[in-house]
Amino acid sequence: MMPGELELKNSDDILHNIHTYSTANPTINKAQPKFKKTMTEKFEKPEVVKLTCDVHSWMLGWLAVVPSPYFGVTDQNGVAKLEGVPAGKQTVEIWHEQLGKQTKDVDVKAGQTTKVSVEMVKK
Ligand SMILES: [Cu+2]
Repeated sequence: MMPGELELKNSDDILHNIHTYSTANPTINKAQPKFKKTMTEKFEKPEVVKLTCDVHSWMLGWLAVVPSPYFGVTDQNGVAKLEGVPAGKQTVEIWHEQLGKQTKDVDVKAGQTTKVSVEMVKK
C-alpha cells in the first residue's frame, strides 16, 4: 500500500488481535473482537511492517508501505507486473520475508514491456 489508511477486516466469528512491529509508524496492538468487522489504521511512513495476532500464534502477515504507486505482489510463478511505470531510469526494489531485499536499476522504455529478472538466494 501507499502511505495512508488501511482497513483491517475480521470475517471470522472469533476474536483476533492486530499487533504490528513498526519502527517508522506507531506500533498497533489492538483486539479485534468478532463483532468489530472492520478497523481502520494509519500507516503514514514507508516501511515493511510485520503483523501478528497474539490470540493465534501461527497468524503472521507482512505489510509493505511504499512511497510509490507502482508496486505488486508476486504470483505463484514469482511474477509481479507493475503497470504504467513512467519511462526513464527507475529503480525496482524486491523484498522477500526470508531472502531479504534487492534493488535493480531499470531503463523503462515508453510503450514497451520491460522485463526485470531477479534471483533471490538464501544466505
Ligand atoms: Cu487471530
